[in-house]
Amino acid sequence: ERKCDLSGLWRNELGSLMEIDKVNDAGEFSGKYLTAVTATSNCIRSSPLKGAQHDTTQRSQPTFGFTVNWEKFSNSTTVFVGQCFVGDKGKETLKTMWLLREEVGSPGDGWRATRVGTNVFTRKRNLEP
Ligand code: B9F
Repeated sequence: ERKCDLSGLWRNELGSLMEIDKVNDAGEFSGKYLTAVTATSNCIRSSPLKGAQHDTTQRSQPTFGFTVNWEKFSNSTTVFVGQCFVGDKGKETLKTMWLLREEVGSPGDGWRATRVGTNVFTRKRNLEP
């Protein structure tokens, strides 16, 4: 059956794009995240991502996690965890949940520092050979 590999270009239901480079033998990967939404009026630029996925020789629908560093925006960070599913006709979807940590000035402001949500990604295209 078709196995889910995270390499390639993906888009979520918000219209955000992420491009993931070739996953290495240890399951580690890196790429770029281009968010379609921001909570501020900063212009949108791509931010680096790094993560790890389970071995696809053992698992056809692997779980994974990755971190996006919003370096161009501020010192905020989003982590995603999810699983890749292969549906009918080999259509791949990534079901994820995310936590977004905003930088705050002191521990007392921590109560408002974290946002949570879900995103579903579908494949736009494979990696160029
Ligand atoms: O809006 C975020 C942000 C960081 C510092 C100023 C603005 C950056 C973009 C986050 C995008 C999120 C969504 N996009 C997506 O595809 S990541 C999870 C969602 N999925 C406002 C002030 C501090 C934090 C937020 Fe900021």
